[in-house]
Amino acid sequence: MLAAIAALSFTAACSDSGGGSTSATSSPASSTPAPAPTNAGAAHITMKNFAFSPATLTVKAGEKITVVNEDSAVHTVTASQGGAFDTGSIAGGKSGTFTAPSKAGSYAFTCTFHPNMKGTLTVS
Ligand SMILES: [Cu+2]
Repeated sequence: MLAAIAALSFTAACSDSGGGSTSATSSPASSTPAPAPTNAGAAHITMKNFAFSPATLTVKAGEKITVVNEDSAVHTVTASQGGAFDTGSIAGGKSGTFTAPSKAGSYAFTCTFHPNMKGTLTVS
C-alpha cells in the first residue's frame, strides 16, 4: 500500500489575496491648490507702450512700490517735484522699486527719458 503519499496535504494557506476588496478610495483630487496670495495687495506700476499703468496709484506712506518695465526702452519713475522718489533707470524687461514718501499728498511723476509719460502717486 502506498498510503504514505497522503502526507502531501500541504495545502499551504496561500490564499491568493485576490479578494475583491477593491477599497482603494482614490481621493478625487478636488483639493483646490492655494491660489498664491503673494502680492495680493502689493503696489506696483507697469510701464508698457510708453505709459504707466496704472497712471494713478494710491499707496500708504512709506509703502514699497514695485515697478515693472515691460517695454524695451529704458524708463524711470521719477517724482516731478522735489525728488520725492526716483527709481533710477530701469532697463527694458527689468523691474525696480521705490518707496513712497512718508508725507501724505499727491505726487506727480514722470519718466525722465520720456516726459510724455505721466502718472500720479497719491500717498494716503
Ligand atoms: Cu521712459
